[in-house]
Amino acid sequence: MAHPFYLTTAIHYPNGRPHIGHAYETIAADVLARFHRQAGREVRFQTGTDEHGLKMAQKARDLGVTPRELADEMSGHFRDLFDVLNISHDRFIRTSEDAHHRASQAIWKAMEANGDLYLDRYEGWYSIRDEAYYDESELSEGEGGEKLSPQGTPVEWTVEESWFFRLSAYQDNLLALYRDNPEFIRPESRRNEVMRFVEGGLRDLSISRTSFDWGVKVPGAEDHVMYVWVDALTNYLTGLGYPDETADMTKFWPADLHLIGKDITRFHTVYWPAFLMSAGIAVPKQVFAHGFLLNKGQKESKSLGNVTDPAELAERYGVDTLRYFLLREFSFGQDGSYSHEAIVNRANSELANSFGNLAQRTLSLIFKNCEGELPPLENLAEEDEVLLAEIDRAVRKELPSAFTQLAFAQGLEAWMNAVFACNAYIDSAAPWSLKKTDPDRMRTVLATLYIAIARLAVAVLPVMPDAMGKLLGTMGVGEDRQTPDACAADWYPVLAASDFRLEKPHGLFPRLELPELEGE
Ligand code: ME8
Repeated sequence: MAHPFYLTTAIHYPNGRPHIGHAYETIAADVLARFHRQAGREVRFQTGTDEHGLKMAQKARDLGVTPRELADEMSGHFRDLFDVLNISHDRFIRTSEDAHHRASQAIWKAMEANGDLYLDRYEGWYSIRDEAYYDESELSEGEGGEKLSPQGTPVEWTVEESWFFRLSAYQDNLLALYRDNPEFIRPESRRNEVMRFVEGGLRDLSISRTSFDWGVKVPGAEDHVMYVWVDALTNYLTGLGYPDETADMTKFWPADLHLIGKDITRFHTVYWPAFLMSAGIAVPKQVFAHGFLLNKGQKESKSLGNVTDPAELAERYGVDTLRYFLLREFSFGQDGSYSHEAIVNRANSELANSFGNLAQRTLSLIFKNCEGELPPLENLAEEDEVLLAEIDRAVRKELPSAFTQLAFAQGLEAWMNAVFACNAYIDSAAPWSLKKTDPDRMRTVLATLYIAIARLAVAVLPVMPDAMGKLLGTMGVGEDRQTPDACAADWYPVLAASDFRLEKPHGLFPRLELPELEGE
């Protein structure tokens, strides 16, 4: 039995509605979860909302509601979006849950018992938007002379009594972790960045606040709430039942993969493993930081107000098309810029004109010229064997090895090349002209294509679960056959010999038009 796989996204700040970055990260995680499930692994996939902290408290005050009311409403929007996007998470966690408070207090006590926490006074530059303190040396100056964090957000000089975590004591252990586990931080560029940062020396971390009370109370010091990142990171344990020694903890911890955006790499690769080492808990196996999605070259963020509603994009273009686009268009790990033109072009050229058209032409010919009866796979010519070998390579080697490495665009490129090969094959074999001249050859060509299409559909089922699920249903490929191995050639003769009959096929991907956008 393949070993279990525990995968998490970052938990999202519900201080506003979800934006395209949230959709991007969660879709990528979902594709990976479905991909590993398809490969027979027992997957636990967790996402959720990060509800504490000053940013939430301030936003609620601005709106005249309580932080909990704000969190309840906005968290609901994230859940709704994930339903729309067909996200198959096993657990949606909210950090305001009692179970999460309990887990956060437990890890706190474990760090305290290890002698790593102490009370002191904190003075420093704090960014509310980032929920982080910065060193003077990390700051830059804005246009009006104001000080800005490395993320370009405003910082304020803040003084408070605070609990500290002895992060400085973990420098050597962290460097050893990175050295001994080169896959712990990916991609490589982020690993180098983090290593340089830690080599530069670590300062102890302020991990409690007294200026507001929307958070997890510090055990034994109830006028303090935990720094939001201490509780936020702990969500990955809460979901498995920590601090109880549950079967889920045994099975799924340490996590196989924390999938996050590049702006929160330091929290996940420096603070989080240090907290875990201090608490005597194993560290996750990998943190992968993806790039940022830009709207025509500009960062989308709630604070900047240039936010596209991902649910609207999904409704306009189709959920599967959006999922495909996001993974196909950008190199995962690097930033990417998207536009309506890019979505429409990609969808039309690859999904409608290439794969959709291939499936429609083949299935229509079988429906019309063979009365829906699947033709036997016999008398294969060399070009048939060559095509089937190319499909086999794409769906059993190239795509899976790329997806295992989170190189989604590369995997989908291999898939698209196999689709192009089918289109070149159908154009050259021209089965539509063989009905009268060589019906046996027509049947062999259609059988070859039927197998190729089914196997191509199975390969991208994790990316486009709805469209490919429907296509495979139409084609009589049952769920037990919907894995790259189970859908290798031997299923076809069985299906062709059964009383299965193909119904009239319907187009998979309509051709998209560019919308007329206001203000353009
Ligand atoms: O950072 N493109 O929450 P968040 C791609 N609560 N990804 C983006 C993005 C963009 N334009 N904007 C944001 C938080 N993201 C914390 C996480 S985890 C214990 C706590 C990514 O709502 C971002 O990098 O600001 C992060 O991984 C996720 O979306 C949630 O961002």
